[in-house]
Amino acid sequence: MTRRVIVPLLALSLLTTILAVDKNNFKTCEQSSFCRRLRKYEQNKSPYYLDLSTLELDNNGFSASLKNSELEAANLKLTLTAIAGNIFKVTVDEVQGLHPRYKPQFSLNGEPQAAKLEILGRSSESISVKAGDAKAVITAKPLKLEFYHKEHLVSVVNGKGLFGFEHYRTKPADGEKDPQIQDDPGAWEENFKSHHDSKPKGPSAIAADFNFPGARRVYGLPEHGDRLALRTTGSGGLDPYRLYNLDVFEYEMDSTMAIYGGIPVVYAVSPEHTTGIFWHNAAETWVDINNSKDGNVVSSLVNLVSGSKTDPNVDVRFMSESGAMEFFVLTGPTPKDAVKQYASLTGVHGLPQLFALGYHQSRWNYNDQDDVTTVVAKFDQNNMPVDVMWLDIEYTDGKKYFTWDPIKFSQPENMVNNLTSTGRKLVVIIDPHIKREGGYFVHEDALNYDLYVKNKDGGVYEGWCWPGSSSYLDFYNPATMDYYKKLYSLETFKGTSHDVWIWNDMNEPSVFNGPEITMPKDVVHYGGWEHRDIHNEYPLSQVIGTYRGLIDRSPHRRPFILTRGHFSGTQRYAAIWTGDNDAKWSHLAASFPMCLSEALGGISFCGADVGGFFNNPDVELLQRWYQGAIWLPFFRAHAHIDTRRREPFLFPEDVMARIRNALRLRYAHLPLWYTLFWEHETQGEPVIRPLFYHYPQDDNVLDIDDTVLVGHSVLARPVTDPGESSVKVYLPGESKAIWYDLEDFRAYQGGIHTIPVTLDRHVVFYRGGSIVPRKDRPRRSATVMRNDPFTLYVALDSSKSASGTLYVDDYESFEYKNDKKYVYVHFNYENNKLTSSLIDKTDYPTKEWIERVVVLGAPKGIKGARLTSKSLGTVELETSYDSEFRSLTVRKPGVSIREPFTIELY
Ligand code: NBV
Repeated sequence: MTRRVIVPLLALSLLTTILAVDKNNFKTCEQSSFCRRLRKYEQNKSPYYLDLSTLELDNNGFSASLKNSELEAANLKLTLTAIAGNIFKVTVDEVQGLHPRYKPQFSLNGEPQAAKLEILGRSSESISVKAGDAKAVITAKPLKLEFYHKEHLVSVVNGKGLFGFEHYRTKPADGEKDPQIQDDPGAWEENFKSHHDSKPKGPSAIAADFNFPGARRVYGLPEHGDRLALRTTGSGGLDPYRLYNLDVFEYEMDSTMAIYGGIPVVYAVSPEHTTGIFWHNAAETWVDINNSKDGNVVSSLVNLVSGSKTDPNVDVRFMSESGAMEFFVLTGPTPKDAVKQYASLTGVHGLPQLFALGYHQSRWNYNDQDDVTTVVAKFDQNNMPVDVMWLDIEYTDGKKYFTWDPIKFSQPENMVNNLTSTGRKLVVIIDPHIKREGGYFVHEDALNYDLYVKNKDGGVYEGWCWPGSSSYLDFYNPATMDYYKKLYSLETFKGTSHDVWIWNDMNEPSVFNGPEITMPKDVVHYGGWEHRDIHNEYPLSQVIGTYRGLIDRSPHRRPFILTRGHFSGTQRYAAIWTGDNDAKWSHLAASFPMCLSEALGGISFCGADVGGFFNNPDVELLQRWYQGAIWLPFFRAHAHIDTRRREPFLFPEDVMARIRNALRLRYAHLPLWYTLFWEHETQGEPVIRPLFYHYPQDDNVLDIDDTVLVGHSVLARPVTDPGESSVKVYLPGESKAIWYDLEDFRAYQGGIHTIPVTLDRHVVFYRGGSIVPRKDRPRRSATVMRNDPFTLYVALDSSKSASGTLYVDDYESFEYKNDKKYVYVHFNYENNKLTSSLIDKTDYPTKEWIERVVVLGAPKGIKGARLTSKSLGTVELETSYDSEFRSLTVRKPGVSIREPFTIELY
């Protein structure tokens, strides 16, 4: 039992102000037997070789037996497959091993599409192959895999000789030495604190090293409370980045410790090239990084003396505890290509309903149904928009999910109706642990139908969580999935409606009395897989069940799910947030690199608890938090049960005004967010992007992670320090680039700028060359903005042109997908003329129209504007030049966005 279960809330509030993460609860690499073992490998001594005499070829790839010159018993096979889109897949598995090895079953968006492989050359020493622009040269002895994009070498695997594969084996008799495992005491059973891991199958770890020649930085591996560019591990005692979904109480910053999510993808970036590696494994994984620029002192000294200069490069070494080895080489060549290649494998987030991009108001907990209704009314009274109210675990009857507290939430239908009558929605929490209480229908059904995770002896596994003694649904069992999804039906989950959506928390899974606050590795899932094999994928298995349940319940609405634990592929089902952060400036600052990293890992729909979960933010921090968080895709305020109430309407008018402005700025940009999510779904590009995504050639941007690009048109540099009177912002694109300050539309050239800030000030720019669609009429919620007209902000570049897109549909159903009911418009501005055209041949009877065009950087002396469209003919429009805001406004074009038009300025 942990302190969280036993301490009364009052004591907890004291604890939360003084405690930091208890590192003793979590393993270091040295305490994790396989990590310790694999890290002892010596470089350049790889015993592995490919026996090319066993080569078997087909149209898409080849396989050959992989041998270990020091270990005859190892019987491995390496397979290389060409995948569409300049990707290679490499798999290493055992041939007739003692036990099957796990490959994640939920992460990929279907079987990757194989591509045709061409053999370029072949001998007993090597084989070279090509598919599209991707090329691979495999040297047999010692094993070395070189990957090229066209003629550019992008990655070398086992170049350092740190590949390793512990095949399943029988336990050596006492006194007998295992040449591979040596005398590691944790190989066959392992203890951590009071926990024992029985390791019934023995050691089974795998590892491979990847070198990226020329790379300046490497990014990826969310989720860590760390900066965006991955740091060199090992030196200065920095542990490898750990990927092992964990519920870390009060996680800390600048840390490679594992937290709730684990996405094993990296991108190595050089000015010429970006390469990704997707290490497709769901077991506990540690990743060592070496940025050669940080180098080791010896080699830089040698360079100095010899006058030679090593090119920058990066080494990444993945080490996993079990599972088959499978990795995908994403050969780029740009960051955009590599990220899209990853999306082609693991999928994208389907377009959310519009409300989900609005503001979400949460706390642990709203006291009762009246509290929920009152909070929304106060938002309305204070003219602040909100779309969604959230209920945490206290709404349930004694932490029994799918039930309501009979006193505090006695009439959920009424509460939900109150909310939805003003266009709002409700989200309620559902955790994966089930209270072991006689009479609780979910528990009884799970026992009767055998739906729980089992302990190693075959009995039902029992752990401790919010409800006390709990068991955990095993979503690997198809019968569990089938049962689980029905729990979300309106008949079973009484009091809910088509406007109630779901929050899956604690699904790492969190087990208060388990090793490292999670499930023991030797518990068993359906199919005989140990929890060890599937751990990082477990939260994904739950959200798939939830998603299926919501689709069955409300087949015509796009589900909204928030999950805390996550893995590759989670984006197809759910949004994520960064968990239990703290009301500290450092946590506000970290929310940007953390979500940027998730976006590179395929999960664009990311946000952080606004205000910080633990503790009470001061008013300055809270305001800055709102001002920054509006530039992250998922925008929700949330707080610990022990914190003071902090809904925005509780503050003095000046504070409210700042928060109101931030909320309105968010809502004004909903058309942009929505269009970006559509483009994410259809084109695989992330919704938010770090600067290097668009400017990889610019060395200055590589370490910038306090700046967020929303698509390619908005650049936000949130203020993340107290008492600031100015902030520095780097505007990429060199001197020819123009960036317009949203505050006064002043134009800045690319470069570094110091911007004076007051508490009211947002540091946000539009890129010259982009057209940003907005809805500027202040409203109470996104839902009621559906039919509002647009204002187009046309931000001209140095050649006085700009372009942009706008996507609209019914904002909630699947008709956009099933019946092509949408309108997707391209805007282009050049030679003083704005032209709109429909990108796809589709239609949707939208009532939305254009009420205003604001041209930033417009030439002076424009006298008027003329609109031409089929239904309106040619119409003269009113224009005015605002010298304070350096912009030209064209009033009331009044044209529907369904219809192509031109507006000529003269
Ligand atoms: O359900 C209570 C909390 C929730 O408010 C929070 O957002 C989750 O991340 N939950 C964790 C349980 C533990 C909080 C210490």
